Amino acid sequence: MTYREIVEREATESKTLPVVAERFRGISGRKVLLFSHDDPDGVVTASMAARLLKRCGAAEVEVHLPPTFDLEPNEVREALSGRSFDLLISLDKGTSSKADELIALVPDVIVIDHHYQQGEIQKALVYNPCVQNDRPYCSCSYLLHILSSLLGRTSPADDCDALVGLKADWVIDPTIGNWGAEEFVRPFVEEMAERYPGLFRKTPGATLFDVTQRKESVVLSKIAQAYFAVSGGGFQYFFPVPSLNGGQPPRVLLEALLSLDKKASRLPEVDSPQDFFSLFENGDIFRECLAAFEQEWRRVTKLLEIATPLVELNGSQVLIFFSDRLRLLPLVGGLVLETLLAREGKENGLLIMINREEHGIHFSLRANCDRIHVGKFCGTLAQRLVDLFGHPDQITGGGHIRAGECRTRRSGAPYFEVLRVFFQLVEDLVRCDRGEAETTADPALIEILGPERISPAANNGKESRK
Ligand SMILES: [Mn+2]
Repeated sequence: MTYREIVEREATESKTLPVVAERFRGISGRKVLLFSHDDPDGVVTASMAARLLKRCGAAEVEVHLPPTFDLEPNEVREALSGRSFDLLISLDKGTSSKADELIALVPDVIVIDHHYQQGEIQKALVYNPCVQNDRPYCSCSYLLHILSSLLGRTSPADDCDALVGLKADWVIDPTIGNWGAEEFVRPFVEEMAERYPGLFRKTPGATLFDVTQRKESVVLSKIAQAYFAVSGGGFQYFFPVPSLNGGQPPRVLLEALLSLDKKASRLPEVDSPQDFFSLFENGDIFRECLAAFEQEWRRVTKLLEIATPLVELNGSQVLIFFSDRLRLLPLVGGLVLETLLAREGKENGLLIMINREEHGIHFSLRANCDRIHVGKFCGTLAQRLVDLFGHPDQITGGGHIRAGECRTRRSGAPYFEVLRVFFQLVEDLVRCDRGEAETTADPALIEILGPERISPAANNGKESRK
């Protein structure tokens, strides 16, 4: 399939994309309030949407990039501050039934997103082919590119934004030849590689995206890493560099991207990250943030050397690390885990990073095997904390089998009490692993101990567990 064919297939098979396109065609003279995720994919998508709306004749496009993921009616009310808008667009911020509540505030609501769906959406117009048409994983930037292609209004800046979003959301990894799913993303990436060969050029030195090897990268990954460094990556990891000039970092990136449109015709000649940054009026932002990012990366790598063996669970070595307001922690932690385990002479394990934040405590877990489901660990920890302290809106936890997060945010839960709950959970797991009666009756604990059971409790127990 060609990219053009994929765009046409979306227009035919999606029930909502043609309606979204119709709304954009009729946007002339209208006022649009736009909310997007503050991570690199969210910011590039916001830049693409703002450009597209302007080209379609929108009278006003006001962009908001708040630090929280879910779009709450309160945030919209605050942004409106008594003014009226014709259309609200939510980008890369989840596909949630909350979107229906927003219609009371702005008459027309469009959600464009690639995350999984939470609840039923009745009134808001949603384009999320990953949910609605079961398409493979992609980025929100890619969906915006499909929309602007359908409208016949793409520019080189859109091509570049779409590629960076795909890279930053881990959809593609050109360094190792991963160009995305055959029948959805790949034809687009192939077309782009022909048009902008310099973006796919190999360059020495790894980025945060190069997790399977640390020798080299491609220009596109270096650009995505720079966007991460400027925007804070959706984690609000902001660096105090002079060129940010006290501005809100995701917004500083957005404004830089919008200014790129003027010089984007030079994109096909770009051959190196330096070349690329020189296209911006203020390329120093990227150079300074990237330097601060790389320095912090080295510092965090060094600090993680003190991670300490805590206990062995289901044949998996648990390491623990405490820190205070450290940036980049889970990203670096995931990368150094193997080295830390090798030092302990262990093959399988997980790293628990406990970081005090500006507000609350952040638990990040990274594993290199499937023996402890760390996402479920974080989910159970959050549940126990909510049972004790309330604030289910602030205390959240979850993730995948090898990567999980739990944050207490502004719940006000005291550090000592949170740690007590955490260590109680670890103790319960140790006892469950040994097969002690009361604990093995708790399905949450059994689920955390994972599908790959090797402990005596699983092998010699009277009843076998699935
Ligand atoms: Mn995204």
